[in-house]
Amino acid sequence: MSDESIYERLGATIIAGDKDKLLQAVEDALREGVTPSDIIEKGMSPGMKEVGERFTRYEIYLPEMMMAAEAWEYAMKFLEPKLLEAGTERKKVGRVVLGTVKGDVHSIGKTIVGAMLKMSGFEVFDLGVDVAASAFVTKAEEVEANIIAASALMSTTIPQQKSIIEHLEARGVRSKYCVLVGGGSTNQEWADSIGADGYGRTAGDATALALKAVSKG
Ligand code: B12
Repeated sequence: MSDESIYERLGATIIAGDKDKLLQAVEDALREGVTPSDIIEKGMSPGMKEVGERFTRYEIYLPEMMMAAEAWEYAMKFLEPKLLEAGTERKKVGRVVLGTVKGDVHSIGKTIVGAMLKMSGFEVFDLGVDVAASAFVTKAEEVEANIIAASALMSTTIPQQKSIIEHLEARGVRSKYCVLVGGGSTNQEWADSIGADGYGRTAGDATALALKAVSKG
């Protein structure tokens, strides 16, 4: 099977929200030698993007979007340990406090970012979803993190990323942290406008930015 058809099959099973077929496609892809991160970034993510676009065009509704998300989470339970295998042996390179901002329950992208960061040797404190701006800062101070990574997928929730920076400034600790932002509704322009240290379009970008931040010291 060509790589293109492997990725197409992964995307199609996400769109169909069929968890058993997705898991089968994942297992087959691994057997063909595709890496877990390529399965996620090149197969499953484009499928999920298409789900969002169909939702916007009213071609599907919330139940279908939820089925796609459930299929994703089902497959990730199987894929995540494989993704992490590469990172467990490494010396820890830094600490990241990660979460999806307040008012936002989208967890999929955030969880991938966390898995990829762990794979690259970071210790990740994942606060989950619907996380208050102050909670990011409190946790970062508690664990002496290097990086705060905030995910936001909705235009109504991205202001919370700005709020994290405001909380850091109010506590006089802004310069201690590299603040990374990402998620569907964000972009470089937004990151620049709120004074974030970096924007990542993908989990791969998040990892590259995080590695760059800790290498600067
Ligand atoms: C799945 C999904 C859901 C699932 C979420 C399940 C879950 N456990 O996460 C469910 C069904 C629950 C859901 C609910 C809702 N959703 Co929704 N959802 C989606 C959908 C289809 C996919 C999101 C996703 O997982 N993408 C796949 C991942 C891999 O991509 P990603 O999150 O962008 O993450 C990648 C990058 O962005 C980056 N990244 C992510 N985070 C970070 C962080 C950092 C620091 C960095 C550097 C990088 C980074 O790396 C990731 C991997 O490469 C999107 C459509 C879309 N195109 O995004 C809509 C979408 C985000 N949802 C939307 C809406 C409106 C809703 C609801 C309000 C619907 C409703 N009427 O109830 C609710 C909101 C509930 C809430 N309060 O949060 C809208 C938001 C519109 C907007 N722009 O404001 C979207 C865009 C759909 C649409 N086109 O209208 N949703």
